[in-house]
Amino acid sequence: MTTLISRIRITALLCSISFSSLSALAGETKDAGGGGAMENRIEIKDFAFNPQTLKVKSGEKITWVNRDEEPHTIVSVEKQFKKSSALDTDQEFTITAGPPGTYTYYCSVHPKMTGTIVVEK
Ligand SMILES: [Cu+2]
Repeated sequence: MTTLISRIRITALLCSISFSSLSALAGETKDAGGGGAMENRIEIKDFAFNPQTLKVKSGEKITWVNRDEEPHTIVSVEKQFKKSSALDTDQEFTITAGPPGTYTYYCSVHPKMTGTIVVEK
């Protein structure tokens, strides 16, 4: 009986530990989003833009970061923003979202890589 009770106690203790570390993580995420200008990040990995479609508000910044070993570029199909140079591994490219609309873009090195930004008011 004592072993059962101590087991329950240990389980409860473990639960409270993992719960508090979870809420600590949630707190961090909240802090990162709440401070100053919103940052919208798109990761380039395994020849894909992630997220594939990103919703932002006009005037917000969008940053791409290349996590591949291959160089990639970001080129607006309708020239809605300046095109990037070829990004090396871990290199970033930032634009500021212009007027509302749908911005499609691709990688000029690998034209099958495409992504979309939906800019809202
Ligand atoms: Cu590419």
